[in-house]
Amino acid sequence: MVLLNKIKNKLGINYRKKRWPGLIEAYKQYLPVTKKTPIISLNEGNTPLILSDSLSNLIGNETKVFLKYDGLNPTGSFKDRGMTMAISKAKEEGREAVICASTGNTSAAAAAYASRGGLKPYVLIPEGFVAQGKLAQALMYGAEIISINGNFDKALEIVRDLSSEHPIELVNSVNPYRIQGQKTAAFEIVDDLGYAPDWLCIPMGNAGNITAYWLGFKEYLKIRNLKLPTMMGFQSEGSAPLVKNIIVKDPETIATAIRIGNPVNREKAKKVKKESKGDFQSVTDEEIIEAYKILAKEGIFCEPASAASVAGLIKNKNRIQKGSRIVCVLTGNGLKDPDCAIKNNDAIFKKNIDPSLKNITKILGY
Ligand code: AN7
Repeated sequence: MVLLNKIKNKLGINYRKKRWPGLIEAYKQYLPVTKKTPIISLNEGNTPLILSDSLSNLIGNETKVFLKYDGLNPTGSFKDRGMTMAISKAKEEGREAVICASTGNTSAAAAAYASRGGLKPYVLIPEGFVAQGKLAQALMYGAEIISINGNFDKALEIVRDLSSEHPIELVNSVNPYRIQGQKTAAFEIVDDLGYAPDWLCIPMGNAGNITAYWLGFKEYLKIRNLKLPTMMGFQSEGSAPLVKNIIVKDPETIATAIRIGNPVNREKAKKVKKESKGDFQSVTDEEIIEAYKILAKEGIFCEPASAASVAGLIKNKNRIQKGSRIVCVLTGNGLKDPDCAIKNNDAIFKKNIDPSLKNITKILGY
């Protein structure tokens, strides 16, 4: 047996035991599905938990910082976790159409999963404030897109009214199945580490994800008798309704994914903060970009909203206890927002160069 395992290790078989079936199949005993639920999946979930040497060193004091890289989901964001559940249940309930308001990622995920399940996706987005990659996805995945002269909060107000009056399923995070699917990210972290981190740092927009993680940790840790994490939620300074406990009428931030002034999960988020003895703080756009660059220089490209979790961690450097284990959630892939990367980098990028070996050798300094 030992010998067989050694051979299997050599062949890499033990590291890739089984094809990952998607998160509903993997965690179905924790999810509201039955044998009758038609599972609409793109094999989402099972994203890597990456140890960051640069952040661990930056924080110091024997801290280990891990990144839950959920930008590696099939449509490039954590929204896939919630959407596989929401669309599967909408299909089970006989719905033919779904709708959402979105700063971009929800629309991409809704479009992909709805189309895959044979449902019609409608999406409302704020004109001019959806990153290019996300828009390209919604266009390609087959959504009918309505771009409004208004922000996300206005779009959400409209889709909530629409879905209450017509047979269209709402797939924003007010849909409880979204939260159910998203809680599996917490399960994966505990499966990977064998415990929960001391802190979970996470960006907040509508605060669906922080609600989902907390639910996931509570459910998974209770049965294992393990300690719960402290939940640290971060928003952009120009878009910080949960930090300031107000409605922000005209939210502004470079992190368009979290450009949200009136989060629907406000009360749930407050409860998470209280129960976990956590904190909500804001970070500036400059701090977000700084964190975005630090991550990329370690090979991890996330979108600006995701970097808010790391910016927040860095801000709290002096509060972190010795030997802490911290997880920062990277909610979306950097490729979602190429314009932001092209405008905010420290690269050496020389253009219009004469293509001669001599010239290029000289440029490189050899
Ligand atoms: C990359 O796509 O609200 O606190 O419409 O895309 O659960 O809202 C996106 C939110 C964090 C915030 N990171 O999550 C949408 C949308 C990224 C995001 C958030 C979003 P919530």
